[in-house]
Amino acid sequence: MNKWMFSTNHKDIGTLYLMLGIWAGIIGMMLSMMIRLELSQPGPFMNNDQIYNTVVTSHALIMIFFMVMPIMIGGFGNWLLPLMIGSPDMAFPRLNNMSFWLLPPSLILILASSTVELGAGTGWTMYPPLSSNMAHSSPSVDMAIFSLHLAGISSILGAINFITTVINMRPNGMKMDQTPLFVWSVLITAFLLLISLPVLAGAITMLLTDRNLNTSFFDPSGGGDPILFQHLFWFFGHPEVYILILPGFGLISHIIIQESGKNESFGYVGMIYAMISIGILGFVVWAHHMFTVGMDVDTRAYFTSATMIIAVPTGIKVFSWLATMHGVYKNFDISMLWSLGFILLFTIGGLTGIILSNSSIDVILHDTYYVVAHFHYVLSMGAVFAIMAGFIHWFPLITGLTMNNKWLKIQFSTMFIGVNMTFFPQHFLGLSGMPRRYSDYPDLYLSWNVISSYGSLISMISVLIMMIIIWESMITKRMVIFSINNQSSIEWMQKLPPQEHSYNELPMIYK
Ligand code: HAS
Ligand code: CU
Repeated sequence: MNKWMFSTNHKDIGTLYLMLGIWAGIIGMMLSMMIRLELSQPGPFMNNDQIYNTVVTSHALIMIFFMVMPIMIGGFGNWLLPLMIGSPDMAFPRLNNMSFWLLPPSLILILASSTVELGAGTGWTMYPPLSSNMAHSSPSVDMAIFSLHLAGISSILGAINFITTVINMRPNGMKMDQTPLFVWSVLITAFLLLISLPVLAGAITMLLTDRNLNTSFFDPSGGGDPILFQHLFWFFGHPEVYILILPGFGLISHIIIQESGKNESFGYVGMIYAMISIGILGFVVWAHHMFTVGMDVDTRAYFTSATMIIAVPTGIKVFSWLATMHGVYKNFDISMLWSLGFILLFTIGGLTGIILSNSSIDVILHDTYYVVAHFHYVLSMGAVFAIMAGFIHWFPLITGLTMNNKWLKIQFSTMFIGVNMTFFPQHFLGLSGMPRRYSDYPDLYLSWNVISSYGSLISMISVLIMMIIIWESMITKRMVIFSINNQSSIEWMQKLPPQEHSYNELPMIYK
């Protein structure tokens, strides 16, 4: 009990993050199944549009803040970053514990918010006036805001910890241009978090006072402006989407380098500059989410061009991954299959992003399923494929066990078919005008929606297969043998159980 509650050990805390993320992922998946069930045929199923909107909102918030971020940054970041720079732990181990333990109360608040009256059906973007007290009079939106406050504090503290660790705890000989790509990706992600989250915190605090203390930041009748909220939200929201993918870029780089038998990435320095450029550019493109608010044509032209420029560093990354794989003929490991899937499907999602960045096209496609298809290609098939690749790749390191390769291959194929069947048809739905965040549709949209819902069922089955694979590996206890400093992994793990590698052993300066 104390081991987990009061742990200051990066591996234990990483494991806690992974478990919270997996647990939240299951909740998020159940919510997504409710969405696909409602949309599997025209006409009502839940028979309540507010509840439908609450399900959509919770699905998005849980997947973003409680699944992808905890797994990628909290889980893999904590587990791998100190190991990759050879430091005994994170710079601030007790702060690390606090970052994690802010998340369970935050998750409880977001779940509880949907039990208060009919929940927060605002969408994860929480635009006023829908989120203000006229349209959402119950405390559910306030609870969602508090939840985001907690999750935000957790991430800001985590970001400070990662930045300090990377800057101060590298060994003397390791210059920044020799630091592994995953470490770089987490460092850049941490800066994005540090700069963007306070803006979100400000925006939702203003929303909170608008709701409860009679301010009118976003209320025109008191001299405010709802568009201000959109600017503040997307100044956070766009960097947030790169926060969700950058650590995945880092994971994919390492897996491709190792599985291709190379010592380093093709274009290592270029990869670093590409990630830095994506990070910086991510802060100056936010209004591509707001093309329909009625902005002037020059502003539209600027945000369209700035957004398109991001394809350049992202292209550098894609082609460098491909070049790193050059000349590899050996059998692929399963984590490499996920990485290849990542490159293919993330690129498809990226290309539809470029299409959406054209403001004149976006005015037509905004708030349609085309956008939903775009962001699920970069998230459900970008971020999630990177997580699956990383999980399978580092499962032996984390647990000391191996999984069944044949079943993993079946699971990959099922998931690949499932997600594509779910989300590819949504491009067609969007192009023919089906709006997002609606619980019903005319018969015209029936066929693609049915296919999409069956696809989601296939994806869910593949997640169940994954659970069985993990369970099977844990009950059969097939220990993995690899060697670290000429010791087998078993010896290594017996000598260094996580709890012995703890805060107490740290030099005084880090306590
Ligand atoms: Fe996005 C909406 C544009 C990347 C996530 N995005 C979203 C939303 C989410 C999201 C969650 O401009 C919905 C938010 C909401 O709830 O409303 N996105 C882009 C662009 C990129 C991009 C240009 N998005 C991401 C990533 C995400 C993510 C990464 C998360 C992981 N996105 C948009 C726009 C909207 C949007 C509009 C608003 C839509 C609306 O109306 O609401 C880029 O970073 C993608 C770069 C990647 C590539 C692929 C690899 C590059 C290669 C180089 C060659 C390609 C070239 C392009 C030269 C481009 C291989 C040529 C062009 C051709 C078409 C062939
Ligand atoms: Cu964006």
